[in-house]
Amino acid sequence: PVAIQREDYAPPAYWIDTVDLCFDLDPAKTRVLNRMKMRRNPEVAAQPLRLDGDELNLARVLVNGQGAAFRMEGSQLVIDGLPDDFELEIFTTCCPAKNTKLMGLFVSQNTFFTQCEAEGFRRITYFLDRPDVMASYIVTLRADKAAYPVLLSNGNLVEEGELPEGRHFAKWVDPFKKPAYLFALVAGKLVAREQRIKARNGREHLLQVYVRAGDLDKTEHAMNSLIHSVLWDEARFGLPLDLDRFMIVATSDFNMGAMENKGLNIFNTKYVLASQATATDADYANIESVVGHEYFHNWSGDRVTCRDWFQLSLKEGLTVFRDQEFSMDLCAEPSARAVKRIEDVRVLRTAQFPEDAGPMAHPVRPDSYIEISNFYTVTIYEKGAEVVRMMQTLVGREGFARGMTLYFERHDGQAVTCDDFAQAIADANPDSELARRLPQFKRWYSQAGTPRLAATGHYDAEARTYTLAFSQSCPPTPGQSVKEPFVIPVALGLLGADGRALPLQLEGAAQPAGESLTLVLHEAEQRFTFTGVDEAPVPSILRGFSAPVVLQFDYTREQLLALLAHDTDPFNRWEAAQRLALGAALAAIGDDTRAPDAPVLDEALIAAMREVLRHPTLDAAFKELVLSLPSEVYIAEQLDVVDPQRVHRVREAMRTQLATALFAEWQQAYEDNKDTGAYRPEPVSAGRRALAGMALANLCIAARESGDTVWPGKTLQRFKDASNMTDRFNALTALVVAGHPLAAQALARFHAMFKDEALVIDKWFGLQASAPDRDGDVLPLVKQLTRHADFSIKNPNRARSVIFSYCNANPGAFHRLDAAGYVWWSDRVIELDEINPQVAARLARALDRWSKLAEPYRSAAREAIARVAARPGLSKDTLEVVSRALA
Ligand code: B3K
Ligand code: ZN
Repeated sequence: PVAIQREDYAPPAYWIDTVDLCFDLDPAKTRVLNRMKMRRNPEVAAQPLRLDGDELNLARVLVNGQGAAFRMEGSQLVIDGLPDDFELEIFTTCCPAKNTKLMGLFVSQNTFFTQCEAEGFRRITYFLDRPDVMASYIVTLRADKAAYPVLLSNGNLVEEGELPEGRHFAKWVDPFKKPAYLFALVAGKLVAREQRIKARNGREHLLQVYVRAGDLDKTEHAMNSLIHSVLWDEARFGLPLDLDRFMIVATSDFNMGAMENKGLNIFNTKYVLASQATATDADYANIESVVGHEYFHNWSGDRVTCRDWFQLSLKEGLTVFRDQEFSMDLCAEPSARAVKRIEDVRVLRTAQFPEDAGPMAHPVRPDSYIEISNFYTVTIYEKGAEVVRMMQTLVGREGFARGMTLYFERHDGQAVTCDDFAQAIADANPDSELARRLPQFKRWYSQAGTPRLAATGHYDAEARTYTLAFSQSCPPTPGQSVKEPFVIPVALGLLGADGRALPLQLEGAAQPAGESLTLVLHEAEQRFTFTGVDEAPVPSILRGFSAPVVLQFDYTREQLLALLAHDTDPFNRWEAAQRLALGAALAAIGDDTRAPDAPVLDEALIAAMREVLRHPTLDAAFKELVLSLPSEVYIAEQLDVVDPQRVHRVREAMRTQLATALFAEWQQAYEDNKDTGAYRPEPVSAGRRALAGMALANLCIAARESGDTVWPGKTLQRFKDASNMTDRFNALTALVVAGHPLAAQALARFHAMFKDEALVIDKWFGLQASAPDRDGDVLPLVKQLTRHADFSIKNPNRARSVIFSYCNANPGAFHRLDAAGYVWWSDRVIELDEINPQVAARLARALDRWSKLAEPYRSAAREAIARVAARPGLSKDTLEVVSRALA
């Protein structure tokens, strides 16, 4: 397979002005008639027309109504000698029923769906399948009326009617030009929740959420989330809904979360369906943010799209930033905003930082790829969002909104680049630090790797000054050995011994800065002196995680305890606890003389945790985050050589220690938070349910140690009596995680209760596959689960719930001394690759970090990857991932 280079971008040789598509839908053989009005691009040297296609049966090609000479070059259809303007008609067929890749046109539960991003449209018809070719679409769908009563496509329904032999048709016109990746159709037996809304500007819209008949009662939350999204984008960014009709359709077979097709978003059921009986608080929150995300793409992605796929973060980073802000703005309490920020940073640090340090590391705007599907990554999405967030920090919230307005004014209807976005934000804020340092700031787009920001503090009692010295560096990444300094906004404050905020007077600044200020670093080394500092301060650096960097500061334990007790910045308050726990874990992991059951956490840290848990005013959600130990993955990232079993043992020991040492506080926390009244999926009561769940888990672990049977019994009762899925699943999880004998009957009961709820059965599988390992018992269980009647590797949600939960989310069980986890992984990658390369390539990344494993894991992991790589006929998706891993 060949790598595509960003530098090789060239504009298309032809434009497609209109596309008239007619589908005769049939699962075994769908006929597609594609009539396009095309013209040569006068700015490009004359050349043959090359149309992309994939797994199509070509029946006919007509140019201006006449049979035309064409040839096939690989999968491309090539036509020479075309006039400047012409009509091209292409007739093809395809087989949706056999489409297990779930790209292009496929069938799920007797319903037709499409997925075209990034390069799926070429599986429907021959086309210029690239995002800078934007066309107007008219789509006619024809199908059997009884089997497919609902026929949907992008835009507005302009005509529908009956056809002979029990068939019917619907004709849709999309009022906006769009790239092919935003095309969609749906046909099947569906019902819709409908809501008419009037936007601020007075325009009326019809909102619809389509699902299978039995699921209609689970669509209220998705609809509410959609309404909130429409109102928010108008209020925050002045971006109105531009369509009369906006549709969401749910499918249970989907490679990803959801897709922002213009006016016809297609969603994984996981991000649409929710009832208090079947969905957890986390599910509700995810639905809100994914509905928001896809809706916000209507502007950031659809109205203004990407010139080429290297610019993917232009729409994805920006839209993640927008959905994060949306979720935060919906929080009634400021503390809930902070909790959301901490959760987002946790995702970044546990998933993106490892990616940035591994074989798949790539810049936010990559330079090359073999298969673009492999680049829908946490770097493009989450790091991309952090880059946008830094821009907002540098120009201010209002300045950023001005920049957005300018961006959409300049580029509406265009396919543009990351540079265009940054330029618009800077141009709208000419006096900002962003505008002053734009070329350097854009290194965040071009340089991969997570910068290290080392800081030291020096207090001069005599001069009453405090000096912070910063030095930045960035480790090498594949293809980039040397990095230039980044522009890094560093929000900070200083705390006195009693925890009070100290006034900030930066040397050379005219005004004192209040309690917090943002320094903008841009050189490899820089120092800043604060004057009038009456005591040695505790610095609170990188408040709110103001840049996606690793901050290295030699905090003393006393300083961290002070930050944990007093920092007014909730992020750094949480971060202090994480640093304390991480420090304890690393010390224990590095101690070769440590007895297996020796304590890991010292008294002072336990006392601090106790303080937090008992705190009269702190939010339950915040307490839950502070009491959550750093994950095994995050701990492993801090080590040069990782013995996964050692990491696992130490973390389990910490968990047991916290459970037993804080037994009384856990009981209290449970009692205080177990009743949250009538179920409402909002952050404050969700935080209380989360803390009650954490308390139960700890009480069950403590019970395991002491032999107590009371708490496991209460937990089982809670599991049985729960009135919502969050409480029920937390109780089930507590029993499973503690390895209590009662877990078996609870699991059996859970399965029986929810056997017809696919999304709940996914939870049932996932919980077992991610359970803590005891003497290697998880792998045999996982193998058994894949033989369960409810298991199907072809359904991506189900495959993820078993295989990914085990390989990606259960390091203690996956990394086995006998390498059996790796062997099983390689078998599953190979098996999946023949069914669905995108899902296989995701799974293939489970061993990305193999090279930092200790022996014998390292060699065994390498061997397993090599085994996959050696497989003949591997998809380019999987081949790219494993080749990079071995490079
Ligand atoms: N844009 C889609 C992702 C498509 C993934 C293609 N492999 C969903 C989203 O980011 O909103
Ligand atoms: Zn997106």
